[in-house]
Amino acid sequence: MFARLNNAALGSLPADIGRPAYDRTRLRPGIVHLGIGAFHRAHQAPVTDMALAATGDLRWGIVGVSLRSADTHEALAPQDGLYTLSLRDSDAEGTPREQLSVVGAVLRVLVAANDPDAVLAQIAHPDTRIVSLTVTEKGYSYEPSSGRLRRDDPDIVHDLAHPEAPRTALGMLVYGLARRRHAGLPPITLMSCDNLPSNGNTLRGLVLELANACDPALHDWIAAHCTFPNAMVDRIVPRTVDTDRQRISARLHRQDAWPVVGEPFLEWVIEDRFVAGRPAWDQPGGARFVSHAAPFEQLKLRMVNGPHSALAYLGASAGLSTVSQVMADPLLHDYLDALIKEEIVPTLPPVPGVDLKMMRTRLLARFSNPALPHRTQQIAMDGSQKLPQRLLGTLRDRLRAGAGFERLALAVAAWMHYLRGYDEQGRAYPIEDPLAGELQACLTAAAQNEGADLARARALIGYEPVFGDLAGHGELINAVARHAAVLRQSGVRAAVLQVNGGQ
Ligand code: CS2
Repeated sequence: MFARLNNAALGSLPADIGRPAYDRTRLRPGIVHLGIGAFHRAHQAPVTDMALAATGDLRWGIVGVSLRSADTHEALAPQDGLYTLSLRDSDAEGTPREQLSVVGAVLRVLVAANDPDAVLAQIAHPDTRIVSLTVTEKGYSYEPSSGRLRRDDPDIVHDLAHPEAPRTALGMLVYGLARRRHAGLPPITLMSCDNLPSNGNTLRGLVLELANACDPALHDWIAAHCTFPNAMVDRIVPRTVDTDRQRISARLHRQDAWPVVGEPFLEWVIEDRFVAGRPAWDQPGGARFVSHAAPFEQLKLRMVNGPHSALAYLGASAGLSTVSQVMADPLLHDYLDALIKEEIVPTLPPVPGVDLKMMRTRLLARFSNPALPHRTQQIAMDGSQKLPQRLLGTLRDRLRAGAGFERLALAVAAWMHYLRGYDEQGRAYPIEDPLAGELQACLTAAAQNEGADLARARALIGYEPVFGDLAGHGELINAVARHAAVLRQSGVRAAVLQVNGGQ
């Protein structure tokens, strides 16, 4: 058993392990990050580390916040906030390579469920200038199809009644900002890094709606002074597993209780609207600042996340556990390639500096990375929150243009098929989705009817919180029912073969 990774260990790590190139004892907190999971620790935190090292401006340390679980706090507190970032891919022969660096930007981790006041106090601290978020789609307490606040969400109802102890990310932001305003402190920047369309604008709308319900004067102050840049982040970061912990600790000769593992590829595009300053994130290999991030976000959600979800539902239903296993099947590989080329790319306006053909080739290689076991079940979770921006916007554009949409319809059918809760080998799995109960209730009720596939497709596509104005679309229902029948009777490969054959 190795001694724990901590500040004292930094000097004696093996030479090939990267480490903070600045004086950590002088690092001050300037950023509060809500949702300190693997995603944040594999992009914003290491890029902040690069900025700290490059400029020596040490006002941008990160105070991480976990909304519910104390796991990250418990892992990182004995490590002085340090953890390892592992970037993994394979060489030309397929042998895995791994580059390790210890990240120092995170100072400490708060657990909102245990001490909400500490989080509010940190947001209202005079040194805080940015609050950033990666709380996943469902962390925004909104209706996926419209982006509107769910005023009936029990946690939002709770937060409106308990300004001193909010539970939601939005509640933390609104009541933290209320404290700042009350104390006469300057405004700050609120930066969403989640996979939502126009994530900054979406966050702004939700924060303002909740603020207005509490205090219209607070709404006006936030609207007039705080900024909400839109941002696109792209890096594949699977959940850490115990074999990662063991392998990485052995290379460090120190125990790291929670390293994060991702791909070497990183793209981070942000609008440069920071009302109280920002770290120099625009380091080589770091972020790119633009005046409008929305086109990059749309491109990423449709080109990267859309196919990711499609392969997750097909793969998980077929009993394939990782993304690279799905990609190793030529049939599924060809389906994804054609889905992107034929049905997604034609809906995308040109984005300066982006070559879509190159992006598609690189994306298929990223998904095929065998050194990064990314579980299809992890991507499959929270489908109700993901489908609208990943697949349904594209589908809507195709339908409007009178263009083909068979592969997109198969992806929706695969989601419906996945919601049965067991794969082709009959192995059951849990459906993790905040709307799982409602979705399954409507599908189960429909399954009692004659012509079960059509009834189920009609029930699912009639569900407005996900399908919005596509709800009840006849052509879509028929196509999804057709694919669902093949999925149910003959399986994933037969359904994909049929769609590929029609190219
Ligand atoms: C994935 C994303 O889990 C998921 O739903 O599609 O996390 C994906 O890996 C990232 O957005 C890639 O940038």
